[in-house]
Amino acid sequence: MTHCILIGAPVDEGQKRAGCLMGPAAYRVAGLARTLSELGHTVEDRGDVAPAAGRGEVCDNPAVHHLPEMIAWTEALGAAAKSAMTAGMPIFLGGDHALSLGTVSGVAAHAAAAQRPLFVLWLDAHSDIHSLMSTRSGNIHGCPVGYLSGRDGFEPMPAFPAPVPGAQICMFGIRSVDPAEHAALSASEIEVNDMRVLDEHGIVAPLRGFLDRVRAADGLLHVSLDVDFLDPSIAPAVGTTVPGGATFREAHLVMEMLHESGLVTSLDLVELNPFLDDRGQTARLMVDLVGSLMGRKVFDRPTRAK
Ligand code: HAR
Ligand code: MN
Ligand code: MN
Ligand code: MN
Repeated sequence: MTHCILIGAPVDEGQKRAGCLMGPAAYRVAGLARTLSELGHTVEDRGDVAPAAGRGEVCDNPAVHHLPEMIAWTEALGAAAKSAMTAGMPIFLGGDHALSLGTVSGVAAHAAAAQRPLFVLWLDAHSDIHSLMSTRSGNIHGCPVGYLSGRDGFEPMPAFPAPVPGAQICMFGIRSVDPAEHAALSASEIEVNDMRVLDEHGIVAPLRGFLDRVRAADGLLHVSLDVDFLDPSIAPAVGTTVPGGATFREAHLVMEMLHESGLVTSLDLVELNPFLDDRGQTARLMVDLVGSLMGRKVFDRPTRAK
């Protein structure tokens, strides 16, 4: 049994297509709390985080927008994440992916205090490893991994801390990488499992390899689940659909393996744009995936190999 702490993060400023701010409400409507309590967990909904007003920070890339707002979100979500980690397992209801700047740094602060390494599993079509200077869209949701991993060649941005070494980050589902991101990924120690890896090897062996590393290091594990990890045919409610994503069963299998590992200590649900959804199907799929992550099984065979 886990104490699940729901934290709404209605961040919409990391990209330009309005709607992600409705994500937390959509997860609540889709029955996230009920799903968790039916699995035997306790649930505490801390409501939505509200950031302070932005302070007018600027950067040299004129494309970048909403930087002061994202700095304020990072501070507020970092504090919420750190405090929730002492009480249970935070589940952050996004909000676009820029929110991970805050959630991961708060979780990392907790891990540092506990003297345990933090690992991050990034489930996404995109690598999100831009800097404020390399991004051409100016959308900060394309930058969180860049800052969290302390990518080289950045203007220092103390408001976006770099708490997770690249060697402790693993990506699955990748199929849209800009040239500047490609260079950054190549120079990093991040483990990149693009869709080609999943096509060739399936998801089980590479994921097991990563989970074994987390376990061997006695690490904490933060999972950041972007809706566009999933194929758009099953998850249309996202502003940046990319064909060729994870199937329904691949996604559930990832979640089932994560449950069996017992390693996951925090979770982001990001990029859901309910305005683009088809009768709630994407919100419901995301809730069902959380159900699998938290122990729902089709058939509970006690002897199934771990
Ligand atoms: N790489 C592109 C950019 O920087 C697209 C980023 C899209 N990111 C997300 N989150 N949707 O993964 O604009
Ligand atoms: Mn705006
Ligand atoms: Mn993303
Ligand atoms: Mn994405």
